[in-house]
Amino acid sequence: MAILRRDRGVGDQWRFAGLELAEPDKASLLAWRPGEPVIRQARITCWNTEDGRTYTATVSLTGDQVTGFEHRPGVQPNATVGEWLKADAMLRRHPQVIAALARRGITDLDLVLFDTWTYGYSLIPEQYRDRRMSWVDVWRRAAPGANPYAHPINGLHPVVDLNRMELLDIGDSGPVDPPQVMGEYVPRFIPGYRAREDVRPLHITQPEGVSFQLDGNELRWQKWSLRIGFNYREGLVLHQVGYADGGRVRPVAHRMSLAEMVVPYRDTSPEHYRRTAFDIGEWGLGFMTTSLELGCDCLGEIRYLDATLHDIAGEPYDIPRAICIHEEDNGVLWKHVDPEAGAEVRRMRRLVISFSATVANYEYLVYWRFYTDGSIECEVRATGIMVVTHLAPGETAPGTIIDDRTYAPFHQHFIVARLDMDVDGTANTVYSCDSEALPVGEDNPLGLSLVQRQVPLRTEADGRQDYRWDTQRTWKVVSESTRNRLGTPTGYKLVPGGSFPPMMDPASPVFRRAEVIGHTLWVTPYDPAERWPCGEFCNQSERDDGLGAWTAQDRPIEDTDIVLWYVFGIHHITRPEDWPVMPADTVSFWLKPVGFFDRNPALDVP
Ligand SMILES: [Cu+2]
Repeated sequence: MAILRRDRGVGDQWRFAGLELAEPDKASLLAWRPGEPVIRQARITCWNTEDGRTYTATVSLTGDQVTGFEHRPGVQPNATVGEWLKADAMLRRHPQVIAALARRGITDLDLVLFDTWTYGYSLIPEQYRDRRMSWVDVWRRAAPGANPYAHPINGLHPVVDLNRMELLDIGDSGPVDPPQVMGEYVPRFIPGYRAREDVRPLHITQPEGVSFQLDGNELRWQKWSLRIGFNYREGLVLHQVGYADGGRVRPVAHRMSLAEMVVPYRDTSPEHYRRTAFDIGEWGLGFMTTSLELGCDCLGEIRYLDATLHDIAGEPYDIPRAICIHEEDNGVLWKHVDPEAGAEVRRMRRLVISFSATVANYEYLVYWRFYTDGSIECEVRATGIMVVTHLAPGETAPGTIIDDRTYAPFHQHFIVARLDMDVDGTANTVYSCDSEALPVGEDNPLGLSLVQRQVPLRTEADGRQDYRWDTQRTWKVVSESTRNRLGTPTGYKLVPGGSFPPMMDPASPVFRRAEVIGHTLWVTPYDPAERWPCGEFCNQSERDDGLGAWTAQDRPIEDTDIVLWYVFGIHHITRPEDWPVMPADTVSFWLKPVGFFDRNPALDVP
């Protein structure tokens, strides 16, 4: 930041939307050995609030110079917490806002929360489309510390120019008479609250300490090894995931992260038609990461890593305990009881690396789990508080009624995992694997025959894959050049979970901004520039230039360095039980070895 200020005249009217490590290219990273010098570069997204021009820059920290500085016309950088706070401060002092609230009988502004949202280009009023825009939800707490999301102030959605910090439109369509609701989850605000009394302590102890080693950001556990990274946009990133086998570390994945999350609210009412969040591309899971608490978020012997991020002025700050690392018991790993040998049982243990993001009303809890049988699981839990809206007396709800005259709109959380797989090296091929029942015939008189069809995905057009329940489709990533003892290529399979179709007309403006949701899996050849499935700049986008555009090139993806983009998440048909705070909704997918090992790799688990 200081280098940009010095060399490029980046002044006080500039804001920093993103600042991260510019990761070295894959070839030089794979060639690097501990102890060798490292060139440190930062990648920066910033903009000038005076002319609204966006720039991306690279700065060499070791070379003390700007190595790239590019104007990016027609795009808006991601939203920032700094602007969210400034918009809140501006609105709560604005006479028009104060008057609109007074008309609704609200005079204590300290109880009001202004929640700034971004939106898509085509939904922004035409005269404002070249500005940095936001629209705002207004909420009211019943008392200091009570849940603001319990009380929407419907019919009031100010529209704000974030560069000028100017109220453009009060967005007041008139009050909705508020119903009586019980939307509190903090015990002191719940009427007649009494905690359950039959819960005894449950302790998890590891008297001899943990079985993993953390050396800087390098983590080793049993036979697994990996490096842990973190940035403002993806949050947690796992690098160089490998498994020690036969005296060497066999690569499994080069880099894994969550690269996008698209949350369209499926509700065209005035309260919700603009409500599509890109929680990663617009807000940043890293920026939204919150500190974890021992005994609450994680039980047992925990190691935490802090994260360092930056504010809109480019100044660094820390998130203490941003990442949690610990081991968990997970029941039985394998078991057999033999009348002569007796019972042989092994416990399954997993190493969990997790972080937790709070995006305004919602939380996303992300768990990457490594197992003793070579499996990897990525689990996401969604919890927090649903957006709700009041209904006028007699009005019907386009979502689920969850309290008196209050409904929660249906919505979807599409999460895109970016999986840069390197199974036994960089040259990999993906196969779609479908089970097919053969018809009854001479060779199949009982109709029992089931075959597995494995089709190599040769180009990006093949790589656009959809989940198939009728064939129990999975995808196998194999190394064509490495064979196991049985003579078959070594591989890992992606076992889908939490996948669902977009159920959206491709003509929808939301779909045009997030073509990625149109398929369960996309496969692309590795290109370091291709990081963001809905494009680098989703904020105020009209059409994304991400996966849909890249894969239109139909590049070869066979026996080469490939990246998998897996789309999963939560199709959230809201429930009364999700109110006032949602029990975690849990989805996951797995990466499981398939012929990667010659047999069960966990025979040696003590
Ligand atoms: Cu939801």
